[in-house]
Amino acid sequence: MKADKDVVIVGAGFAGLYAVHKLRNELGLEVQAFDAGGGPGGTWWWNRYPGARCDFDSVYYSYSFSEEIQREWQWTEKYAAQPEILNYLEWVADRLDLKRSFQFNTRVTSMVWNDEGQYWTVGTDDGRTCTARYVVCGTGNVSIPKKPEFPGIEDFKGEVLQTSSWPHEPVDFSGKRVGIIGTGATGIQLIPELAKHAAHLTVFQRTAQFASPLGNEKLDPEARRWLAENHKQVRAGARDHFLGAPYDAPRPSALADSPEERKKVYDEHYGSGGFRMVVSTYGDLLYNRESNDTIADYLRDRIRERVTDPKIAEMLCPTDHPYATKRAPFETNYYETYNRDNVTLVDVRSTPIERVTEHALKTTAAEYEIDVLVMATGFDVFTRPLLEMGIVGRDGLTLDEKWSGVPGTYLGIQTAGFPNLFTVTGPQSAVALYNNALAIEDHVEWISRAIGHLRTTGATTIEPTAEAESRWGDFAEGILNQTLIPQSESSWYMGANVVGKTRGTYIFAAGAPVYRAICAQVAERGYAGFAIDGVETAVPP
Ligand code: NA7
Repeated sequence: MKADKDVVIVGAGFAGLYAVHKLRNELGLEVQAFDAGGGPGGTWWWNRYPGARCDFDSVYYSYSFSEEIQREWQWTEKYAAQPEILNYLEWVADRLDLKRSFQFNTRVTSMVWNDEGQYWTVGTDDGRTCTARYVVCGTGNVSIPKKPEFPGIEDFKGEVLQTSSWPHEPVDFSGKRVGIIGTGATGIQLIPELAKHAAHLTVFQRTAQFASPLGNEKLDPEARRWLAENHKQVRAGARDHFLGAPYDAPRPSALADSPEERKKVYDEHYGSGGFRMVVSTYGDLLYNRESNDTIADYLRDRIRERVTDPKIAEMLCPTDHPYATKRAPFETNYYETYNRDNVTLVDVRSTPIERVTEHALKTTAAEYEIDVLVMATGFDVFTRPLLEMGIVGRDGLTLDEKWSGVPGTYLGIQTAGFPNLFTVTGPQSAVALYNNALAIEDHVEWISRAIGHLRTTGATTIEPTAEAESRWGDFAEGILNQTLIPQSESSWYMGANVVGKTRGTYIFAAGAPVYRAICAQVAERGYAGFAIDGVETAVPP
């Protein structure tokens, strides 16, 4: 039987859009794409909360594959806000005529491999199915919110808002008592905005975070034009940088400098913009606890300077994890927000949330009356977006069964037992510590090349060998253990933010340039570590 389509693509974010372009416009495949949202945008379609913006410079967090797209699009801010990124993705989708391949407002609910026919049957929530030889999942890593963990939430008579499915119409907070749970990257963007409009804002904080200034600025027309016209020069080196932006190289070790020199380095980078604080200061911050302590002390001092009430300042000073082992957030007026009369900070680590009642949130110490409860409690990252789709591979093996512990993947792109199923920026790929826009391009290009290889050689299936997968997992774990990241109790980098989820290696922490070189080598060696039509190519020693 001939499948309905050559390929099903899931997702209309950066990944899905580029996959449609690559596979349909360039490889000439018949494509059917789906997205649960009402249009292109992926994460930027859903996360519409006030203050939502990318904390990675927009000139780097955007597609690099097309000269024309880079020349024609001009960003109005250094770090674009959600509406502008959404407009950009809409514009790209129109420019490349991608929308006609998508069925929007449609969630994929099942995906079953037919081994005899060697195709996938993809079921959607409109009750229909589509068969395809290949499936490409552009479902993102930070796209499925954690389930609420608060008893009684269904009894709450006020409004509950989830940051990752924020209403499309503006929400009026005036005169309202608002409570927010969560002080990660999302909460830290949203809290200053809520405080401006709510009658009173109560922030329920479990873990204080090391936030540093985003350093956003408007780009004037001359700067915008210059950046677009000189995009090649602007982007030079971005791809080969550990983080995917041509930020300055760090000094080698925080311990090699005197305290005065260190302070100078940190002062220069505090406020210089986003991740520069992490990657352009000292090269050993993520590897050496003593070095890390120097930046942690520096950031705690800045918090104490910016927050007037010393007791509140201490509550906002992180003490339980090394800097950047939980994803570093970036802020604009976050700490000053706690100097406002209409903001209360509640520590729900020492006095945990007990339950939600009809009109309040109750901790073990007190009850806080609220009209609106905002959930900024994070995501079930890396695996959940894939697990949600009910994927069943060869011999009836479900992805749920296979990934009941830490996920096994090869290069984060495929998993054994699930032929022709490709994951863009999947678990154990180099994405969490890298510019996602570029990581996505790398993956889509690799996948497109692999599918092209199958078609030109007349082959039908590709999947990793169990041995290659196991070696990749060990390799990724060994690298992660060289860093301080495992020292964080609750980092989503470790899958440790979700109750019941197995802690482990969900990321490849050696950086994208190393990762990209490995992926290229694998392809050049005839897809080493993969079986093509059941024939294995050995992994090089
Ligand atoms: P994060 O970074 O996972 O933050 C979630 C926040 O919610 C964090 O402060 C959590 O505290 C808090 N949280 C989660 N569950 C609870 C419970 N049960 N009680 C109290 N507090 C809780 O998610 P974000 O959306 O901010 O950021 C995700 C990524 O999106 C971001 O890094 C960017 O890449 C884009 P905890 O730290 O677990 O104690």
